[in-house]
Amino acid sequence: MRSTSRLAAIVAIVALTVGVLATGALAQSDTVTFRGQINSLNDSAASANATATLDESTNQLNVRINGQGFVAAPHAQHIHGVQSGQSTCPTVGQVDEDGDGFASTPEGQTTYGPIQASLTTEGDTSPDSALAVERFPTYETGTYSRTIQLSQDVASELDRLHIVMHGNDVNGNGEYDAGDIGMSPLNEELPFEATMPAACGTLTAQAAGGVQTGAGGTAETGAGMTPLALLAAGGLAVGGFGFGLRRAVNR
Ligand SMILES: [Cu+2]
Repeated sequence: MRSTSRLAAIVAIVALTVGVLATGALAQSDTVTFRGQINSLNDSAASANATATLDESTNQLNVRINGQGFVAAPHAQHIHGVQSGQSTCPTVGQVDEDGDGFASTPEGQTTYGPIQASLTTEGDTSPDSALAVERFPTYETGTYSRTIQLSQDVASELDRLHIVMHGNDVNGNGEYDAGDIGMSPLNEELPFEATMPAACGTLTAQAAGGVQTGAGGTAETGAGMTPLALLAAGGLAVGGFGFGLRRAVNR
């Protein structure tokens, strides 16, 4: 009798130990790494490469973007894509419906789809922050890194989605202004340059055992990232951008 209960106890302990070890092993292999080459769009000088590591048990995504060739003003950046559908990065010729020579944001969305997450530097990362200009990076060349929380729907479709980065200094004067191309089709108070897609790239899942980028809870600013305070020095055009975007967000 007594030896039977002792045996049962030993079996229970062994089962528990195996269970704990198995859980530990699962936790270690529970990440998927995605990479994306984010290529210039609309003849911008901007490009970037992205690494995104998804923790599949929590749907937390560590996103790291090394960008270059941007104007020193806020560049909105998002994960775009069509849920349960096909989406691609466009060429201008493919989507330029109004024939102005550019893929605007509404035109681009016909192939790269709606916003699924906003890659802000702090706070909300949902599509609601699409135009929260005061919370987007402002570097010309630099690194964005942040761990964000995804919904299950977005997490499960990451390798069908894209990173799109906005803001294209078409006339090359170092700021967003109306120039010859006027105001944004999204908001008549914003220069078209400020919202124009400047770079787009597809996220592709890497084979298991890919590079771990580590996970942190906060955004980090890399070399060359300009303090948001410089927004105020960006001139009337950028000020208007901020105003319009905040209004859009608060809609
Ligand atoms: Cu976007």
